[in-house]
Amino acid sequence: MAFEGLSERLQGTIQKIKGKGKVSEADVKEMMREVRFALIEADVNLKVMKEFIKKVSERAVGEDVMKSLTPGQQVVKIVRDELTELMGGEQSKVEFATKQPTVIMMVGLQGAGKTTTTGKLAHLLRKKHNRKPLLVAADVYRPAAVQQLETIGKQLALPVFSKGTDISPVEIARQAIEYAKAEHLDTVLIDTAGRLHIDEGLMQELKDIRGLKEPDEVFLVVDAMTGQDAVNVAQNFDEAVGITGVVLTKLDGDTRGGAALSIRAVTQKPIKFVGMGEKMDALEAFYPERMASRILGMGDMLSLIEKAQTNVDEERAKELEEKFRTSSFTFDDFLEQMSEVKKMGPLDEILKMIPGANKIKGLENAKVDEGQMDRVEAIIQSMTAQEKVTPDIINANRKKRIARGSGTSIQDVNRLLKQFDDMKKMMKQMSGMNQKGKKKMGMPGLDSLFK
Ligand SMILES: Nc1nc2c(ncn2[C@@H]2O[C@H](COP(=O)(O)OP(=O)(O)O)[C@@H](O)[C@H]2O)c(=O)[nH]1
Ligand SMILES: [Mg+2]
Repeated sequence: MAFEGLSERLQGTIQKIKGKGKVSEADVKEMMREVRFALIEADVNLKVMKEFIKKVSERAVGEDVMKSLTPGQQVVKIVRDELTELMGGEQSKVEFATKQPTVIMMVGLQGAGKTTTTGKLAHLLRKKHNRKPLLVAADVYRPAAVQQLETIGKQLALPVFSKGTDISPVEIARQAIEYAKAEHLDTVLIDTAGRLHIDEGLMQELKDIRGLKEPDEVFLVVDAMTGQDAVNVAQNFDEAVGITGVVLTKLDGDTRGGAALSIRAVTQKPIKFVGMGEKMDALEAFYPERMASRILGMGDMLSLIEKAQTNVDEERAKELEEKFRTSSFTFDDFLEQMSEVKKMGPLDEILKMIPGANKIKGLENAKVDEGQMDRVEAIIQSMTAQEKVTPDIINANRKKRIARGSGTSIQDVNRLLKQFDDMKKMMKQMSGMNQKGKKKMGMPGLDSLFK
């Protein structure tokens, strides 16, 4: 998993300072030394690293931090904020043209993942933005490349514009844009040729395609595993062709994370998407803040609740913890938790923020079915107050009534009851474990819930 090394190191470092009631300049210095090592090891660009350390240090020894009641936590927050800033601050969206079609060019070196990402992106834009994409095979140097895109198109049931390999990429792109207009396809994704290295001829070709109709986006696809090389490639492409954003691929692999942390700072171009696997749905929008939190392991259950209710109700959080422990957790609590979690965004994103969740067997590539969540909600809402507190009384007749009331089936009701029961058992076990000082895990029972 990407960032693992960096994540572990940084978490170790912040753990030390987090609980401190007093933070001295020496503490900050010591911490920064460790952060520096962590960043170097993650292959972060040297200049970027220095700049980052400087910013964090300056803010961390500031008066308001030192004087605050929780200086340790303040410092950790500064690290997270600066990490977020480093990766671009706000999430950056795809620019769609006001005049159809939107043209998106995919550029990059050979093997970076352009063709695959072209398909993934089209799939995502159709699903999340209701776009009607056209895939364009403009890599004419390898017949296999055209075929590869055609296969992807077939797999996704998306139209592919290809003209073989005998005409120029510029001409293909020109015809494709005309075709899209005629067919009312609103998003043209052009898969271009890569080379092993940056070369003049290729850059000229890309510039020519660019010249046809100013593309709304030129996405550079880079392999995150290449680390600092990715940063160089990005700089070169930006100078030669001009890029509007970056897609970092293979972040699911064993990358150290340096590229993700440096590319924005060096090129000033935002990371827009990240590739998390070979499958067509393995492309995600890039959220700097979520990534920073994930790297710092700030995703435990309580901080998730915190995030949902900006004014943390500590009493309530404690109460819930107590309920976990004594197994007096009811369906009402369950519903409350679920709606808190739902407020925070797409569930599969959240799931990934929970440390340990990716280590639970079967959850590595978990996809959360939001429809399933709605069904669960409906079922609970169809229970009586008594049933929510003591689900044991739910007999066959009651199940029938609940299923009818929630528009689900008796099997659905049974499944939820069983999951709830399993979850309670697991919570009890785990709170026992935590008390004995064993390794802390993610949110209990998640795996059974979301499957
Ligand atoms: N694990 C992983 N593999 C990827 C990802 N993106 C692309 N690949 C793989 O990288 C290889 C090269 O991809 P391709 O799209 O053909 O690269 P292109 O030469 O730039 O068009 C293929 O085997 C892809 O399946 C990713 O996000 N994760
Ligand atoms: Mg290709």
